[in-house]
Amino acid sequence: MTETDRLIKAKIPGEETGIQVRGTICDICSPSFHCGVDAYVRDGKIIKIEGTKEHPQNSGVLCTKGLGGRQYVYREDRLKTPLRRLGPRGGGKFEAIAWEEAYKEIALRMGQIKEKYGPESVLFFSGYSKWYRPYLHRFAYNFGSPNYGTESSTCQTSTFMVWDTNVGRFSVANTANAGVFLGWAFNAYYSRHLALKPVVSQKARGMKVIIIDPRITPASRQLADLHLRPFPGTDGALALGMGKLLIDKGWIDKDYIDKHVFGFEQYKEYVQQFDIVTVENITGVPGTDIEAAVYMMSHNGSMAINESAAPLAHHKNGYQNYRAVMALSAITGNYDRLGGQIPVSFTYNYQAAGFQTREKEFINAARPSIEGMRPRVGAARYPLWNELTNECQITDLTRQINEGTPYPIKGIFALGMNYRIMPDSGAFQRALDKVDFFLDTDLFLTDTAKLADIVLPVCSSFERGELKAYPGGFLQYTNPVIEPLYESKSDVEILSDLSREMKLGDPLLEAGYEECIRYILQDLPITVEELRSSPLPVLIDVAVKPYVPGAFTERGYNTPSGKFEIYSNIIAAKCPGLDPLPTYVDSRNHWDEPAYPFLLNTGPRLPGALHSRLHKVPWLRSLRPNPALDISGEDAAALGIAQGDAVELATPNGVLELEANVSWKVLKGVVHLYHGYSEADVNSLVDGDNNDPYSGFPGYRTTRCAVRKRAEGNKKS
Ligand SMILES: Nc1nc2c(c(=O)[nH]1)N[C@H]1C(S)=C(S)[C@@H](COP(=O)(O)OP(=O)(O)OC[C@H]3O[C@@H](n4cnc5c(=O)[nH]c(N)nc54)[C@H](O)[C@@H]3O)O[C@H]1N2
Ligand SMILES: Nc1nc2c(c(=O)[nH]1)N[C@H]1C(S)=C(S)[C@@H](COP(=O)(O)OP(=O)(O)OC[C@H]3O[C@@H](n4cnc5c(=O)[nH]c(N)nc54)[C@H](O)[C@@H]3O)O[C@H]1N2
Ligand SMILES: [Mo]
Repeated sequence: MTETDRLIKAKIPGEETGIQVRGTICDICSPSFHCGVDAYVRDGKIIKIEGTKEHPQNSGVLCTKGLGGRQYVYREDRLKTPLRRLGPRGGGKFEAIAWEEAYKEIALRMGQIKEKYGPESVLFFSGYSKWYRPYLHRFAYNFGSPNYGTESSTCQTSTFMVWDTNVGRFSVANTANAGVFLGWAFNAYYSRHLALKPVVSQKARGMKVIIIDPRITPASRQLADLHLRPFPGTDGALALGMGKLLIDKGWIDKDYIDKHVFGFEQYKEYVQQFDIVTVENITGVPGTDIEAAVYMMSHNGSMAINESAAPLAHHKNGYQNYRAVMALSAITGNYDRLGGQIPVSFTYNYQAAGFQTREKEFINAARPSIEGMRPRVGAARYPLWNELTNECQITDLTRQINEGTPYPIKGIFALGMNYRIMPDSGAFQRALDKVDFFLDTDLFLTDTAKLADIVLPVCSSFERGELKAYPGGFLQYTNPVIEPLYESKSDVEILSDLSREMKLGDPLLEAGYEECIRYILQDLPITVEELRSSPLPVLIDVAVKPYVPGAFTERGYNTPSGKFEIYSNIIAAKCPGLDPLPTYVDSRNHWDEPAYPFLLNTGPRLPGALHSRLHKVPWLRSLRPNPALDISGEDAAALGIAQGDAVELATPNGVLELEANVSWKVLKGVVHLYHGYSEADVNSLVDGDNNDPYSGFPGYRTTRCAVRKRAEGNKKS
């Protein structure tokens, strides 16, 4: 072996080895993270990746999932060309076609539906990634359809809605300055390692940490001064009980309440029924622990509460439970205060970077007049959702396709759709089978793509340029580190090409991604060229407005009363039948309890999985090779189940055969299973009619179910 060979083998960059280090981002998880990645490239191929040390977001660290990035990009089953389906939907038979032919067919079929049924009859959908969303939204509007919907029908939006009704602005925990952290459903070790930093460092300075999670987790073991373990979906009762205790003890901020809280008297009256014994019975949390938590919350300075996109919201009572939790911030005077919850505004793609862009104008410039337009999917069933968001609620799509009311949905234009993320995914799959035309774009021929009429191959974040905003006032515009693999294109290039093909009359989108970015960034003191020439995020500090504690409170909040509304005037005025107070109801679905005695809580994050995206990446799959049902030792013993045994998980929707993972981290009576597996799709078991009437979010985390040892028993091979 020559010296050069040795250097190549060691992946040492330099002229001699021909290895270059090029900066990009990992976009496998939520855009709030998207860590900086150094890609080592030789002969147009990525041979190694590591975290970018100088990147302000991750300072060189990558999580397990990000470290699997190279295997993800180079999966052998990447889609190589546009495809047209042959044979029945789902059969998996396709023929390769040219891009031009695909575009022509899409334009023709979408045009036919528009002519026959109207533009609303085509629904535009986005799963992950989120980077192309403003462009898809504008594209849908240009087509004339209000039906733009995303995976956010099940993620985060419910919490945006909570803050919209509370104060009219999204708010986050200011943990870095807190004296006590209420880590409600906080699982950051597995779900967002970057959110750990302020908690760990503030804890080292003496901050108290309370974790509220049914399961024992790394956070509960390593950070918690106190760990409360409520039954899933009972958080509202716990929070209301805490509210009562705080009021009884006088540990509330009377001055703030008098001046800035609307509905405190009604709230005080309502919480009377949540005495400690009642709350203990509902939640399973010992009363003494609730008292200890309330004491800790009130005697350590300011309190920050974890904002969680999913687990609290994934229940029939999710929106109201979340409001009940955030009411604790209001009554203790912790809102708009250092170390409490603080207001933020979004910059670009839901990132609170601190400066303004023209993203909203970019989308709304194309918004069709709502005059005479038919309502968005979900509008009637979820009036609060419809009032507060500008998307359709996808959890009502199965019904609308099946019933055709108030009008039929005949076309689906999807970027990265996974039908298995929806509750009762089997019903959703069958509904998709009924539409006249279905387009999907993806990196892989997924089970959902197999249902499509045309499938288009897209590239990954390593193969495209992409604009990113980061907290702290940073903007980044990445350059591709390798050419798009095979014939793949970026999603926005596809939208741009199709705008032209379909003659949607949008010169800006037709001009391409970079021109759109130029429009969106026009008010900022930086050019697209400057951004592009920087391998790292650029700090636009002159444009950042620093947070001034109390300034928002002084101006008055963006609610009808100008106050923090524990009693929501928006709900009272616009949503008859929904409750303006954060009232509590049981979250479990109606299925018969004796036959389905367990509670199925699906989706707690695993370190090596991200929805369905990484299940086929070998390094990551090796961390949990088989879909496994987490069950408590006590329940397992009662059912005669041992570690690794084959078990059946059943609901009236169906039965899954799984491997048992007997765990002391799980509450008795509750079982957990991760989602997105083709061979064991837990959402096929979840009740599709157990949705939250406020947000439309599915009850992923509280479905009644049965568990039994498989008759043939023994280990699952
Ligand atoms: N590794 C990994 N990371 C991810 C993702 C992933 O799939 N994998 N997904 C990303 C996405 S899209 C999202 S939305 C975020 C979600 O991020 P998280 O909110 O952190 O997600 P989870 O781990 O599902 O839930 C957090 C904790 O809540 C607990 N929990 C479940 N139900 C309840 C309940 O009813 N009450 C209470 N108090 N606690 C409950 C769970 O046991 C878990 O430990 O994660 C993001 N990060
Ligand atoms: N049971 C249960 N179900 C859940 C949840 C749960 O906790 N439990 N969580 C819910 C939550 S919080 C969320 S956020 C959703 C997640 O929902 P999604 O993010 O929609 O789920 P994925 O399975 O990751 O599907 C995304 C698809 O997009 C493809 N893709 C990736 N990158 C790109 C790209 O750049 N372009 C295109 N066109 N496609 C791309 C992927 O290959 C994949 O097929 O799931 C929800 N479903
Ligand atoms: Mo999510």
